[in-house]
Amino acid sequence: MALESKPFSFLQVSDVHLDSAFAGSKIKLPVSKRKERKQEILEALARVFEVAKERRVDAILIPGDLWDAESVGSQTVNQVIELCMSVKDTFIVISPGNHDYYSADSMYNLEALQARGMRLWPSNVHVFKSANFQTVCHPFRDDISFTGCAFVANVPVEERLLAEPISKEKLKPLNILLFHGSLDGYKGGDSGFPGKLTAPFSAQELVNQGFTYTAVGHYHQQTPIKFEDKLIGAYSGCLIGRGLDESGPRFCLFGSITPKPGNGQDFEVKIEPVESDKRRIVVADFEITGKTSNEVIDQVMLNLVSSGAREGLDIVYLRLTGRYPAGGEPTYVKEKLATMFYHLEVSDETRQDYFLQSIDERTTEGKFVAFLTNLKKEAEAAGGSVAIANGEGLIDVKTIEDAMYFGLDALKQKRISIKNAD
Ligand SMILES: [Mn+2]
Repeated sequence: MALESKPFSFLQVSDVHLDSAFAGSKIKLPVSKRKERKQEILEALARVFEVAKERRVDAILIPGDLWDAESVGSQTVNQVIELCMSVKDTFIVISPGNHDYYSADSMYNLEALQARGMRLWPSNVHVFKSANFQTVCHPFRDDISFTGCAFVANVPVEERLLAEPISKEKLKPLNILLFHGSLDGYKGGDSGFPGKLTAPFSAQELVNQGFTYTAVGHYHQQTPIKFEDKLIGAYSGCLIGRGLDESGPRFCLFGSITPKPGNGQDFEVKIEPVESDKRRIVVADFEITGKTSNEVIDQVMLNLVSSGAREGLDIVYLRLTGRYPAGGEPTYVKEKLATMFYHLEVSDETRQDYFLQSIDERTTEGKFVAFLTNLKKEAEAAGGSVAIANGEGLIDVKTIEDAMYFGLDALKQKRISIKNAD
C-alpha cells in the first residue's frame, strides 16, 4: 500500500487517576483541598482536550489508568465522554490499565453504561477490551494502525507481554502500540512500590516488535524510551501530582511522526512535553541549626523560591532538620508561611539541642546520656545496630538517638514531643 506522505500527530495522556481520594500522602491535604484537587484532575484533562483541538491532532492515546478505581463516579465518566464527543474528528484510543481495567462492570463496557442510563462512548473512541493484543485502523487515515490490549483485573501481570512477536497481520505502514506496563530499569520514585511491577518489558523487547512508536502508561515519571539513541516510545507520566514522588511539573505529550523522504517505512518521531497540572508539588529541605527564627523564615523563603515554588499556587512539602535551642521549636515556620502557598506541609524533623550546655555526668540526665552515648557508639561500631536484652532484639542507631532525645524531653521538660520517630 502506498503511504500518504502526511505527518501524524497525537497527544498522549495516561495515569490520570480520575476520582482519586488524595488520602494517605505525607502532603496531608485538608478535606476541602482534596475535593478541589479531585475536580482539578478533570480540569487538567479538559485542558488536554483543548490542546488536542488547538494542535489539530489526529489521535489521543491513553495507555491506561484513566480513572483510579472501578468505583469511579458516573458523573465523572459522563464528563470524560463529553470531552471525547467534543473532538469528533480525533480518534481516541484507550488501553485500560490496572486501575481502570476492563470488566463486565467497567465504565468502558457499553452494556454497563446502558444499565446505568449513562451516555455511551462515542464512535471516535476505541477501547481495547482483550488481554491479547489487537489492532484497529485509524478511521480517517488508512495508513495508520493502533495495536493494544487491556488489563482485565487489578492484579499484577507477571507475563512479559512483548517477549513473543505481536501479530503484524493488520498493521499499517505507520503503526502505534499502546499498553500499560513496567519498563525494566525505570528509575522514577514510584518504581519500588510493592505490587507496582506489572507486565514488565525491556527496550530491547520493544524495539524487536518494530512499532513506529509506543505509548506506555503505568509509571508516573515522564520517560522517553530510547534504543541506541532512537526514540521508540515514552511514558507521559501522571497527569497531575498527588504524592511526594510526583513533585515538579506533570505532563501530557504532544507527538509528531513524519515520514522520511524516499522511504515509506522510515519515520522521524518527536515528542514534546506539555505541562498538564496547573500546580506543582515542591519538596524542599532546610537545616535550621544555629539560625534565628527570622533567618530561618528568610532563608526558607529563598530556598523555596529557588526550588521553583510559586506563591499562591503550589503545594509545598518542607522538611526541617537540625537543632534548636530551648524554646526555639520551629512551629513558627508553618504559622508564618502557611498562607503563602496553596498548601504547605512542614515535616518537622528537628530536635531540641540539649547539648548547648554540658550535662553534669553526676546527675540522672548525665548518667542516662552517658549510657545511651556508649550504646550508640557500640551500635555504630557494629555496623548500625546492637543486641540488647540478652540478644533478644536489635536496636539501631536512630532508635537509640530517639530514646536519648525523648528521655531528655521527659527529664528536662516533663513532656515528650514525639516527632520523626518511625
Ligand atoms: Mn497503573
